[in-house]
Amino acid sequence: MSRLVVVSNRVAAVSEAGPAAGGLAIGVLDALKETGGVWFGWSGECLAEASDEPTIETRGNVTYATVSLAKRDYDQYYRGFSNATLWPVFHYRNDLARYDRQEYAGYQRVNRWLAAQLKPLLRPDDVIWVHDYHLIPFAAACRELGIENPIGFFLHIPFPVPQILFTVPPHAELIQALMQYDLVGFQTRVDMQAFLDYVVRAAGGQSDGRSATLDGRTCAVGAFPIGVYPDAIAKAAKACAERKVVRALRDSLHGRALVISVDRLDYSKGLVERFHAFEALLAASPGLHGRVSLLQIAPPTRSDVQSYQLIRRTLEAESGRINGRYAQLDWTPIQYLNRKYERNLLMALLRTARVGCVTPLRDGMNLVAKEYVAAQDPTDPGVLVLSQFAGAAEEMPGALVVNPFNVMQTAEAIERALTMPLDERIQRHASMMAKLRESDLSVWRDAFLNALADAAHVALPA
Ligand code: GDG
Repeated sequence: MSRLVVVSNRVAAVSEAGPAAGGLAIGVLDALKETGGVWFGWSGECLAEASDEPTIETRGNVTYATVSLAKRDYDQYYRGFSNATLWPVFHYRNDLARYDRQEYAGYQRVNRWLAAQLKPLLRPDDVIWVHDYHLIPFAAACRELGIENPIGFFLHIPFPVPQILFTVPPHAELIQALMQYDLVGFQTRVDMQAFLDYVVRAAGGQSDGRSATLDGRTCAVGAFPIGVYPDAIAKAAKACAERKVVRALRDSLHGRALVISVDRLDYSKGLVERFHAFEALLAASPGLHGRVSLLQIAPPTRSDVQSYQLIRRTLEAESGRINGRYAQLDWTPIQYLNRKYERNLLMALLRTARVGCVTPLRDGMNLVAKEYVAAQDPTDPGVLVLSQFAGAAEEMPGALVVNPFNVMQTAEAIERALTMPLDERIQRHASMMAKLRESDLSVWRDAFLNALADAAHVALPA
């Protein structure tokens, strides 16, 4: 029987209460706990010199193998090419992207180094599952080292259409690198199609819709929308709803409706446009003054990347300006919190809000949209306002879907959500819960690993 080896940029620090946050961490850990295996990646530590060999720690049936990065590697591979080139371009923000040859060289060098660090840990029957844009060249680096194991890749973020990808100078090399995987998985069919469009139209390859062939090499492709465990979220949200802080929040509302948004502080998440939509709502509906608040939770990330410092300053200024314009002695329209909350508490906060406003400008999936729905009280559920540019929009039939660039439309959707009758809310919520259960996190994991086993003609990790 084969063993599962997961490779991701970060290996999440796992406490007794589970991984710190995020779908990747929860999904990966869940996959590993079921089958046992290895999780390999960066520890999050940055030192003067990179580590000589991985630090190994085994808990239960999972072995964590982590490496530390040298400062220069961190700057070039992580802060540079991954987060200042690939992340903005893949989110259609080439205006925010920069390209630096040295950083790209560092990105490739670190991928090769990571593959060499992993090699001694591998067994011949291991199945390797690589995650996300930091590691596009990882399979090619493995092949150069003579590693012949099946290797699959899952992209958590959107894949851009060719005209956008062309703006990254080494775009052709990135595609060639992806072709070295046995399976390349995307969040949605739209992302998968963008990849195939590049292979077929821009690079002269072929595709039958399930695989891509380029320069004599074929890889399988597929769409595997990541899910959540809706019933576990519902349970946690309900259990935490009576905690002191959650009650304090409810009491502070004095019957006011709450609109909630939770995002990493990132320019792809549409926070500025959302603040403007909320402002437009207040401008258009004076009757709502004092009767509705927006709670924006936005823990800072990547704060050493310049564009993240800029968006943070913009949001501070905009929330201050809007509050200055509309606040009353006993009412602050926007509560803007740059802080991270414990996961179960967060789920209870989502349950408290009448409206979940999830309006990214571009997002691979967006798990908060799914978590918001799962956290609701099914007898009195809130309404999800969701961007058409989140991967989740393909799967959330009961959401009010908006174009986040259309500020007035978003404002109107929030108003409609605030006034939606109970029976319509129940019906929309039920349809989304059914969908969430049908395609939960284990469905994502199994579908990907089955497709990888098929593509590489091996037995599944078990
Ligand atoms: C990438 C893709 C794709 C947020 N604030 C706190 C907190 N969170 C949790 C949320 C959610 C996760 O972090 C964020 O996941 P998202 O999917 O919303 O977004 P990204 O971080 O950009 O994730 C995305 C995802 O990968 C998975 O494939 O859906 O499109 O961009 O789970 O709840 N968790 C805690 N405290 C916080 O303050 N504990």
